[in-house]
Amino acid sequence: MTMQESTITQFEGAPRPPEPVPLERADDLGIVQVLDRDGLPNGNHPDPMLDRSVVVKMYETMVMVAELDRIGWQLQRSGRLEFWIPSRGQEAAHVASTAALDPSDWIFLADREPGSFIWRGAQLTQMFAQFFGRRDEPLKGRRLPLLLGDRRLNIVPCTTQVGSYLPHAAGAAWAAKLQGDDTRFIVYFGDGATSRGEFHSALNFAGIHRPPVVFFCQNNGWAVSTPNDRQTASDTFAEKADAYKVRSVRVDGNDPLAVFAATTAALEAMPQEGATLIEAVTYRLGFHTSSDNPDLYRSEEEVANWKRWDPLDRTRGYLMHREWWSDEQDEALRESCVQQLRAAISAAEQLPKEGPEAQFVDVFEASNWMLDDQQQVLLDDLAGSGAS
Ligand SMILES: Cc1ncc(C[n+]2csc(CCOP(=O)(O)OP(=O)(O)O)c2C)c(N)n1
Repeated sequence: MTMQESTITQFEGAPRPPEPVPLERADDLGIVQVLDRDGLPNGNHPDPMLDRSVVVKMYETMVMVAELDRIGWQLQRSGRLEFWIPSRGQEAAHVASTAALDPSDWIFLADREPGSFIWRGAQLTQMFAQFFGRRDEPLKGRRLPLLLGDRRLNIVPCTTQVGSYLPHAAGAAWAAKLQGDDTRFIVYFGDGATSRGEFHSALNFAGIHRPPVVFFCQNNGWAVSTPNDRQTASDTFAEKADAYKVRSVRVDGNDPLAVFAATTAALEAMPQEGATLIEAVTYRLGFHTSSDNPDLYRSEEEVANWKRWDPLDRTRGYLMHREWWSDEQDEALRESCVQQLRAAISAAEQLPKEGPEAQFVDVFEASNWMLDDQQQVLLDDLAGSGAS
């Protein structure tokens, strides 16, 4: 057998056997947890006793994210959207951490956090304008769907290179500290980003200068097809902070109350300790992106095991336990989300697209002769003038 044949045999149709869900052993594994699997507050951390309005708003946002993800996926599969980055399963991690911030705090997004945008009050039409590449959105429709950003909401879009923006967030936080301004920062990234040099540079910097930033690692078990044990030999991602003398915590990322409590504690510790690395243990229930096929690397059983820890079900369980929610309200919420999403899709699909010349605009503060020349060549080419 040749090397190529053996490699193909090794991977073809042979997803990895499932690992146990770490949330089942939260106490032993040092994972902060408030809610059990059913959403009852039986975990190792006390219920933060948030107001009903906060928990309901978090749940409503999480349901909107799940419906957005379901419909976005269908739009991509039916050819109306070019690309999709699923967030199903990771709703609690990003929504609850964003909910713990003040609106004046700045967010550096990765790409599975549409709920941060929604929590901050973004209009759904604007979000779909971004997904459809229309020009009437802050980034003028020039980025991949879900690489969201909006200066008006204090949200910085991610650079597509995994982890490359972590030093930007640390630097922005340091700048705020130097200016004596009390703005705080959070930066989202995945487990895969911890293998990048920029993660280590940012944490090293944070250990020395103590900038007010939360490094929020959504450990969803996989970086595309690379599982945790091929990503690192460390037992946890949180412990990497120890080497840099940065505060850290491991939290159940499918438990909004635990995530809210861990993020609040990180924000409260900022004046003395600066940064915190939060490792939110969660799971991506969907595909990595619309270009992925997870059946090649993970089993249905693994997904089913994690589905039992679905953050939506647990949050609803908690709301029901507090007698704050009913089946009727749940049904009405889902219907309302779908209606709002449909209206936003219809409105966004009517919006104009930017022309091909737009890719040369905003590269620098002002244009220059090289960009102008390139733009002209492209336009001549498209006009069929024969210019090359
Ligand atoms: C520097 C760099 N390498 C590779 C890629 C291709 N890529 C896009 S997402 C991704 C995996 C990222 O995994 P993780 O950080 O765990 O985040 P997740 O996608 O699981 O949310 C990779 C390898 C990239 N965008 N940038």
